[in-house]
Amino acid sequence: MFLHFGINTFTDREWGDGREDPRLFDPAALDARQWARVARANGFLAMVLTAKHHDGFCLWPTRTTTHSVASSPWRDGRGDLVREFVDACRAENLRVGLYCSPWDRHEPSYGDSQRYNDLYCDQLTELLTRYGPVHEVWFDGANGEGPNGRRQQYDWPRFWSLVRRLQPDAVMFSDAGPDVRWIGNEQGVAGDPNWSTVDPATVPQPGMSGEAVMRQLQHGDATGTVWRPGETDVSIRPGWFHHLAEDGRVRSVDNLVDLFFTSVGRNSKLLLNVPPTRDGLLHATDVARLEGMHRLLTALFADDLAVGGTASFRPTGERSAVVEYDMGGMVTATVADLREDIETGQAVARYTLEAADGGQWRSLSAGQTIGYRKLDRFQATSFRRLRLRIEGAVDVPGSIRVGLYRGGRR
Ligand code: FUL
Repeated sequence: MFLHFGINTFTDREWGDGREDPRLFDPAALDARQWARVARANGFLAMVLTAKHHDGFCLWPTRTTTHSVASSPWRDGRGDLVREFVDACRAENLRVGLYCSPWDRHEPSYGDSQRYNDLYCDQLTELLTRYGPVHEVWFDGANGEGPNGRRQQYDWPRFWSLVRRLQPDAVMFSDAGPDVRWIGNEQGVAGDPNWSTVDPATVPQPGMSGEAVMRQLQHGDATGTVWRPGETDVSIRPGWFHHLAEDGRVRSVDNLVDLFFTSVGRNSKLLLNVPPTRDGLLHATDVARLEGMHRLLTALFADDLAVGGTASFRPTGERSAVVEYDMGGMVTATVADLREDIETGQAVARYTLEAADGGQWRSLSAGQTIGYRKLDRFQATSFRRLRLRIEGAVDVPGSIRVGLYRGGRR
């Protein structure tokens, strides 16, 4: 779960300009445990908080600037939201992620590249040394002008090696990874095909544009030399921050389930943004939609019809194979859940899934990549035998795990 929260929550904006009065920040009922409980109860595994957004307002009492919670009335200026967030994650057994925007529209040194890079590294150091283990560091690609109209040259290699040194187990997200890549849009739709491998030279740093860059982010690269799986970030509302005017425009349960299929179901991770309100709580409508999504997905994946079946794997060439499954009896399914064993890499480049009830083979679905997870939906079909024809691969294909589900709507 992604949480956009900060001074914008109080000014009703998406991008603050850095001139906001810190005294506006006063979430009266803030309870990070509520965020974490909702996340945990609805199947999320991690939370990522905007510790600093483009406006430069820091949610922790930093030594690098007074533009922070320390200058706000919240908790009498003695609060530390990053601390409360991390504690809440730990209490609910969620992984911790932090977003610290490189673009800073408040900081006067922004654009004085060496000085600002030093300050930004100091901010990262505070975030990565004060709060225990951090699992994901989220680098945003937006890079505009600072308060003096100047542009900044970021020292990405320095930022990345600092994170690696301070939190060796954390993954770093950005357009250019180095560990996890942006999927190339904010609509919740990963590319199809979607390779977890990339050609690192195509997107060497965050914030680049152009057709080749976007293609690489969306699809990865079948011949890529670096493993950099995609993460799909998308908001449950039109904006990233909470706006009262958007309370009636929260995504529906069906729409959220579709997002699951177009992200997780396409070999990507889903990072769903649920922005706390001015009170500092997740909104009741958003919570209800998350519960609906969770209920539907739990029901959908409750009963794997392929359990108990037997599989046989037969190579048909160097880069092709047929996997046949006998369900042991008739099953009726609408969803196939395909999984490659990615510990040995990602190989499948083209496949067809077919079913038979004794007679002719009929096609259920066809696709390109599988990766750690591929979800295919099809018309309700009854069959006893299933076969996956791997028609193309970039390496010798290994065995594929298949799950089958009946689905149906609520
Ligand atoms: C973008 C930012 O400009 C948005 O405000 C938001 O934080 C989104 C996740 O990333 O680049």
